[in-house]
This record gives sequence, C-alpha cells and structure tokens, in this order.
Amino acid sequence: VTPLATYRRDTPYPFCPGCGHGSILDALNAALVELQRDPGQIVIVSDIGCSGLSDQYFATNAFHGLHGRSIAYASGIKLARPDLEVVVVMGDGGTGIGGAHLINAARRNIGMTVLVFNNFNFGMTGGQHSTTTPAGAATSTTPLGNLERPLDVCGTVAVNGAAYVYRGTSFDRDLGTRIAEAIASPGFALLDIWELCTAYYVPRNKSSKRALFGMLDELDLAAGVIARREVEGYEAAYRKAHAELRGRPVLAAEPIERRFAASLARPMRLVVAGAAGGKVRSAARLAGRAALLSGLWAAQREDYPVTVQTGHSISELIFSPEPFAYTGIEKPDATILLAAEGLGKASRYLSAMGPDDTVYAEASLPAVETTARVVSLDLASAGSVGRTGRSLALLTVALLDLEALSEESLMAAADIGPARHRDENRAAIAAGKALVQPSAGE
Ligand SMILES: Cc1ncc(C[n+]2csc(CCOP(=O)(O)OP(=O)(O)O)c2C)c(N)n1
Ligand code: SF4
Ligand SMILES: [Mg+2]
Repeated sequence: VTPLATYRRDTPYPFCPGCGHGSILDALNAALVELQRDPGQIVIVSDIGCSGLSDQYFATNAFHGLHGRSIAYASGIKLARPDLEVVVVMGDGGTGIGGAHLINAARRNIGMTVLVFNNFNFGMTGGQHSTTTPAGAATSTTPLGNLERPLDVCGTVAVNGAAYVYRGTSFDRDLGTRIAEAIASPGFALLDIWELCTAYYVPRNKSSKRALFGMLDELDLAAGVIARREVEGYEAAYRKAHAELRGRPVLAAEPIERRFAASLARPMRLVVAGAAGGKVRSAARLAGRAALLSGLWAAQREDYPVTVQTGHSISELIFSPEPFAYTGIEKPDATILLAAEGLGKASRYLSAMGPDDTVYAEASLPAVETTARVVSLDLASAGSVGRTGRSLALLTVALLDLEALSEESLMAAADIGPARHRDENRAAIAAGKALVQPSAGE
C-alpha cells in the first residue's frame, strides 16, 4: 500500500495572516501522516470559534457541534466506537466553557486526543478574555488588564489522571511527533498549544513568538511532556468489565429480524394511557417488538411523572411500513384507556380524534367525551388475567381489532422478551384474543 502523503484537503486555511491555528493543523497533519491510520477511522471533533473551522480542511470524518461541548461529543463517539481515532480540536474559549466535560473525560481516561488551540482569547468574536487569559492581559473585555488567574489546563487534567499531557507552542518543531505520541497512547491525551491570535491578542498585548516563550517562564506553568501514564482507555476498560460481570460482550443483543408479513399498509398512531405501575410501558414495548417482527418501523415515546407507582403512564406507539422521522402524536388513530390516571391525561388526544378513530376504554371507566368510535372492554369476561397482565390484554384487543398486528407476532414478541414474564405475557395475549372475537368492533 502506498503511504498517504497528506490527510489535508487541498483548500487553503481561512485564518488571518500569522494566526497560529494553521501551524497546529499542519502539525496534526504531520502526526496523521506519521501514524498512517485509515482516514475513514479518524474523526476530528471540532468545537466553535476560528479553531472550530478546522475539520473541513481534512479528508477524515468530522463532527461539529456546540461551543464547549466537543469533548462530550467525542466521549460519546469513542465509547460507541472504540475502533475510531478521535481527535478534538478546540479553542481556549471552548475549553473553559466545557470545563466539566474536560475534567470528566480526563478522570475517566476516555481515549481521545484533545488539542487546545490556546490563543488566550475568544478569537472569532473579537478577542474577549477566556479562562486561559493571563492576569494583566488586555482583551476587549479586560481593557485595563485581566484580574483573573488563568486556568492551568494541563495541571487540571494531569491531576485528574490523564494519560498524556503536553504543553507547548505552535512554533514547536516536534509538535507533530508529540501529537502522534498523544494519539497513539491509550487513555485521555491533551496538548495545550499556545499560539498567537494576530488579529486581537497580539496587537493589544504587543505579543510575539518570543513573548509567548517568555510567558511560559513568567506564568510558572509546566511545559513539555507533563504527564505520561500507562492506562487503559475507559472504552476498553468498560468493555472488559462488562464481559466479566455480565458474561457477554457489550451490545450483544440480537437484532430483531422480520418473521411475519406486515399487517399495515399505512402508519398507525396509538396512545396507551394507564396508571404508573400498571405495566403500560412493558405492554407497549412488547407491541413494539411484535411490530419489528412484522417488518414495520416502530417508535415508542413515554410520558409519566418522576415519582414511581403513582400518577399516569402514557405510551405513544407509532407503527409504519415506511421509515418516519417525527415520533410525536398529535391525533391518534386509537387511544387505549386503561385506568383513570391515564384518562385524566388523555384529553388532548381524545379531543383531536374523529369518527374514523377508535377509543378502547376499560369498562369501569367513566364515559369518555369524544367524537371517536368508543369500544368498551370488560376484562372480567376474558377469564383470569393477573393484575400485571391487564394492560397487555387490553392492548392486544385493540391491536387485533385494528388489524395492526397479528396474534402470532405478539406471541413471538413475548417469547423473545424477558424470560421471567414469558408465560404471564402469553396468557395476557391469549386473554385479549379471547375478548376480541365476540365483542370488539360491535
Ligand atoms: C454557547 C455559545 N456561546 C457563544 C458563542 C459565540 N462564539 C462563537 S466563537 C466564540 C469564541 C471562540 O473562542 P475560542 O473557543 O477560544 O476559539 P478561537 O476563535 O479563539 O479559535 C464565541 C464566544 C457560541 N457560538 N456558542
Ligand atoms: S481572529 Fe484570531 S484566532 Fe481567528 S483566525 Fe484571526 S488570528 Fe486566528
Ligand atoms: Mg481562542
């Protein structure tokens, strides 16, 4: 295989003349060339600001989000895909704004490499001071000199256990090698790279390359490689612990394959409204599994109070033969009222429904005000259903009556669900089926 000569795209950087950002990106490119990783396995997560423009100049994957949150995104990417090489590019502004993310990623040793493009000010917005602005420095928000002590970014992550920590400048000849070292080391790596914002920081502070090196001495902050620890990245440690404790790898759940013919030709929106503790959500989840087994797309959305075993519990279910993006329900095709708590919260659905829609109401509930067709369901006539099976039994009646799902798919969903509930769920589905034939729809 011919080695890659560059990971850059051929568009020129957009930065002001003399801005340090370009040199740091060249060093990042040199590091990537040194490591020769597959560009498809690299993700550059950029923050906001002039430094945040960087990702588009590389022929790698990229993720660009909100100011200060790049480490949070990078954490998610690395935890989900440990095989990817995740490099965060962020300004000193973003580093301060996302300070808690920084500390926690270091503490957990999530395997990313953070490049702090530290020009001591918010460059893009006109040179406001940031958490790294040295005391005494003039910025647009500290015109008479900054009164704050600058944050020691390296000290902060190093004391919290980061695997690799380096402080240097954009002028360092070996910056590319240091970045490559950081990328190659497992665990959290950070390079605090001091540089010049020629548009704002330099003119206000008569700064220069020489002044930058002078600052390193004056501020009494460690420079060079500050910490280097042999640690495992959290993403690997987590997978190892999971395998040991659970006896199976992470994300080992089997995908649900289609086994039954789809029973729906158009999307169907169902609201299941009951009481907290009444197994509303598990009944809805089982129906969702049955929909997937029938080759449908399915979404489930919940509404319940933060308290447990009290108040309402509402599941919105959408089943569709086609993919859909919006998972909210404004007008249901059917609402299944299981308990007074659910009825109390269902008025917005009921008033949106019309004559073509159906309300399935548990027989003991008060009469419902709606223009929809109302079907009363009396579980007592369906033989014995335990308290926990009631929601599933009534939901089964509605699903079969609407021809939304087949009994076979519901039974199969019970079989692939939690084993300890299998028999109970099968009995509830059978009870629902017994109820649907003689009475529902009449
Ligand atoms: C939450 C949020 N607040 C404010 C802004 C406006 N904003 C855009 S760029 C920027 C400054 C960026 O400074 P820094 O992170 O140091 O990057 P630099 O431009 O210096 O490279 C700010 C405050 C924003 N985009 N998002
Ligand atoms: S404003 Fe400052 S940080 Fe932004 S491109 Fe210009 S010199 Fe660089
Ligand atoms: Mg900055």
